[in-house]
Amino acid sequence: MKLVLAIVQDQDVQALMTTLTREGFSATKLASTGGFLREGNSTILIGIEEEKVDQVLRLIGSCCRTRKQLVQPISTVGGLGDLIPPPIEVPVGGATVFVLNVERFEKV
Ligand code: 2BA
Repeated sequence: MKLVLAIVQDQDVQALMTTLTREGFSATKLASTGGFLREGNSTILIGIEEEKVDQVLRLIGSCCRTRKQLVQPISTVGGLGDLIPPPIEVPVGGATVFVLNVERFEKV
């Protein structure tokens, strides 16, 4: 058995949960926060048999878009009159996916 752990943007999570459920997969959504942007995202846990991993990856890919987000770089100078650096654009998504081996799965 495998555990697929997918970090997705909040804008994509509803479509992904609907798609996974429609296709018969059990999934759990956790609220999470990205370390770089410090903004909310969602982490989806999906426990599945190994032969279903590729199908689940395709479903995730079909629901999660790449978007660009503006980030204000931290200025290293602080005096009055110093120029504030312009925002930079970072790409975010589609999804960051980890596939883990599951040693044991129980429902007790
Ligand atoms: P964040 O950490 O908020 O990162 C958002 C986006 O900022 C990243 O998009 C990436 O394009 C950029 N970024 C991240 N760290 C950077 C850095 N040190 N310098 C420059 N740009 C940087 P994604 O790669 O699509 O990642 C989206 C979210 O997935 C991340 O949000 C984080 O929550 C998670 N993530 C990505 N890679 C991860 C990893 N190796 N381990 C754990 N979580 C990860």
